[in-house]
Amino acid sequence: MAPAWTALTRSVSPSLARCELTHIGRTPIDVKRATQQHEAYEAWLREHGCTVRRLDELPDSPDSVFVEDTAVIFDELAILTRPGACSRRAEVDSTAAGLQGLRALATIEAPGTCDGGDVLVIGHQVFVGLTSRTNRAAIDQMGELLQPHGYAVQAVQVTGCLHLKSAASAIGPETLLVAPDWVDTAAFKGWQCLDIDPAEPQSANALLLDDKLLLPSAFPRTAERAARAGCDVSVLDLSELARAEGALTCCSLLLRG
Ligand code: CIR
Repeated sequence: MAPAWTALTRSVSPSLARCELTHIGRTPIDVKRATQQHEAYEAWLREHGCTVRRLDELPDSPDSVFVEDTAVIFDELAILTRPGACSRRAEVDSTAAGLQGLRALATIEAPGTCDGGDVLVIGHQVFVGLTSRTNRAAIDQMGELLQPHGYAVQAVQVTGCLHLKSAASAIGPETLLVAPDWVDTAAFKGWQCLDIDPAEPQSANALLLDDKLLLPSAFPRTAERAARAGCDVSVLDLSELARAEGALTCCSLLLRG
């Protein structure tokens, strides 16, 4: 049977240590180890039904492994973003090239800025974080692009972390994993919310692939909560990418089909 998903990824840049950092301090990054951890992540995707396609390497773009921020994928189209950090704007063209033939492409235009890490899609509901990276102009553009396809776009204020998906991510068809200190869960009225373990504040970013859930091994308490809630959880060590303020969802763009 053909794999159900295509995952676009990009290798870890040798310049990763010069990454953008907003809410965490700079600590030394072992790029070799980051590369091994990223390869294990790609292997997990393959084991769970993805065809992994690597985008072109961008050695001079420190954050280019975090491909999620450069596009938002829907079944009907892909929206290329205009990343909030100027240092990351050059990444978008190569993502566009990788998406050719896979999706119709639309773009966020200036003055809009948006990182894909701020866009949480669950069914036909699209939550978009208002953050230092994503502004109202981009959210309005996204609403116009998506409304004809039946998606509802809702802005959500985020404080204290980089992206909306650092504060909330989907762990089931109707369930979100949330860090209530960083996002007001009233925004998710009508959805089930599972709080992270408060001892693991950075644990709200999980990767859901069909009914399989991936969490960083650094967060065993939240993983235990998710397992108790019925999720089929696996864990991976992504310590070096976390030092670059990266999480799990940010290392791939997932396309159904
Ligand atoms: C940045 O600040 O842009 C990168 N160092 C981390 C981006 C992580 N992206 C994500 O969680 N979607």
